[in-house]
Amino acid sequence: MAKVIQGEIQAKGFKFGIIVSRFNDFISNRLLEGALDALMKHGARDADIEVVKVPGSFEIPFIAKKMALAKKYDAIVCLGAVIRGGTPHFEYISSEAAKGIATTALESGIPVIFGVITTDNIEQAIERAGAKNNKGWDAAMTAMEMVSLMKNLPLKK
Ligand code: INI
Repeated sequence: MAKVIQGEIQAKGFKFGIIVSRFNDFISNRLLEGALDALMKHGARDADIEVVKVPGSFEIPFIAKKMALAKKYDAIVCLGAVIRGGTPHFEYISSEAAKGIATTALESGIPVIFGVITTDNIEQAIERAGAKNNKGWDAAMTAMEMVSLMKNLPLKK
C-alpha cells in the first residue's frame, strides 16, 4: 500500500493572514466572517490571525506578496468579490487577482489561498457568501489543510 500524505483541518499553533477587499464589501465582509468562523472553530486564537483590508481585488496580490515574504504567517487567505459588469474590467481584475495569488504562493513557498469569488451577478455572489455556502469558510478550510500538509510532507526545507 502506497504511503498517503495529507493534511488535517486544524488551526492550532499556526498563524494566518487574511487579505480582504473592501470593494463589494457587503459580500467580502461575509466571506471574512466565514473565514474567521472556520479558523476559530478549528482551534485558532484571535492573536493568530491578522486581517488586512485592501481597496479592491486587484490590490490583493501586491499585499499578499509582501505578507508572504515577511515569513510571519503559515498561510494567507485572500478574499474578495468580483462581480461582472458590462465592461471587460471584470476579466482584467479577476484574472490578475487569480494569477497574482497563484504566483505569490509559488514564489513564496507558503500557501496563498484563492478565496476571491467571481460571479456574473449579485445574486450569485450572495449565494456564495451565505451562512451555508460560504467561500470564505471554504478558503480558510483549504488554508488549514495546506499548512498541515506542509508540516506532514516528508521533505527537507
Ligand atoms: N474590485 C473588486 O474587488 N471587485 C469588483 O467587482 C471590482 N469592479 O467591478 O470594478 C473591483 N474593482 C476595483 C479594483 O479591484 C481596483 O481596486 C481598482 O481598479 C484600482 O486598482
